[in-house]
Amino acid sequence: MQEPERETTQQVASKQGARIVDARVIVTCPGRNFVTLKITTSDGVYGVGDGTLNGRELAVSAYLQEHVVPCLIGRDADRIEDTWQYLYRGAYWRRGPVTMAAIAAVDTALWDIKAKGANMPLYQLLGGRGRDGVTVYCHANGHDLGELCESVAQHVELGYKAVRVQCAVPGVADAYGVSHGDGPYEPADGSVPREEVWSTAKYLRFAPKMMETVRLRFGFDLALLHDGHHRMTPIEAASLGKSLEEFRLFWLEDATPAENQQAFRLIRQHTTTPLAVGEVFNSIFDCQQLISEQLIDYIRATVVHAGGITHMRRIASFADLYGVKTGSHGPTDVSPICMGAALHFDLSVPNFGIQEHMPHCAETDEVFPHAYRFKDGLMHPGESAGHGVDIDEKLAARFPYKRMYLPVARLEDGSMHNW
Ligand code: EZ4
Ligand code: CO
Repeated sequence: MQEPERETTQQVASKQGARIVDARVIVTCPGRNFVTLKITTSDGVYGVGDGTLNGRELAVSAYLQEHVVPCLIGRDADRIEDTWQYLYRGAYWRRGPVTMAAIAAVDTALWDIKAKGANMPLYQLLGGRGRDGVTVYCHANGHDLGELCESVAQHVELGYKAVRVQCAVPGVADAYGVSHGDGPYEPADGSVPREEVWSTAKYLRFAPKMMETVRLRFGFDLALLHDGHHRMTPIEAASLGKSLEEFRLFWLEDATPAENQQAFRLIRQHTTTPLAVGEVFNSIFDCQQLISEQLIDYIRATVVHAGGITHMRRIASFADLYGVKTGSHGPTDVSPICMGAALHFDLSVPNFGIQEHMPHCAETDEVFPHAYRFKDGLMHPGESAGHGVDIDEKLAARFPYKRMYLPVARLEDGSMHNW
């Protein structure tokens, strides 16, 4: 039998795509800090990826600039999976938020380039539209229940079909998710970390009253979500889940920290309130047990923090085997680039659940011109080739980096707690 002929090096080379000729990190602060990677190919096509890690932005910027960019120059821009594996396996040091945000920035930029090369919106490359649009939830909050209900009403008026509700807790100095001044809520708000004081006991007494008030006013057709923001122990979370059951939440988010994935077994044994977790996850291994044991209902990993489109597809496919849906993180600290990429992912992935949407300020929207839009409770990534989000570099240069931190939380006796 004749051996199949091996291809010559020249034949393989002729199948190669355009080379990466330039990769640049852009840090800008149009209202808040963002890290962007811009990759340009020998064909003159460029793509952009988000690498923003709230409060730790320059760590990702340095990781990219010093350790990733030199390896990208000369690489075949078409080989997205190979580049992902090269940066993940090849670095020896795997996982972690800094590494995975850096990989995400490269991955997102390369998918942008590939989709532009194909002259298609990214969702077409990912298998095409799986739904008409992307259902998003917004944030309503208030310093008291009256203000909260007003905020919910305003968002319903805007067309949102799903609303996250957060409220100041009587007797607690600082609750998560409530704005400190008159402006919209922004998590990173201090040039040093602001210290908050927290009481879980007071919160647990108040939370059912909060949900009851909102249900009484808005009925049961509106999807309601709530974020516990890692403040409870597993048994406290179990008790909250039980006390909220009658209010039929869409989900209870981050009920307890999840480094120990088994912790969710205890919550699950006690309550049918749907559970969502994972906005701080950066790898499929962070949710392997949570998913395979069906301890959660929604996985909140997002493009920028979990290794880009490539790794998010892997997480979603794995979750689909166990009936777990996606529910990607989408606060202001993911840039419009991540938001755009996430919407293409959301539109195409079979087990999509919901997408968080926290609108960016006007300056951010100007620095990152984008094709996505919101209409009647749904978001649409738009039909531009690529992921549909760009960066105006000249404008970006007018907003230099400003050191900003998320707050930290202490219990009433001064103990450090989870923020
Ligand atoms: O606190 O993105 O669900 N959304 C959240 C966010 C996070 C910030 C942290 O960077 O919990 O507001
Ligand atoms: Co959250």
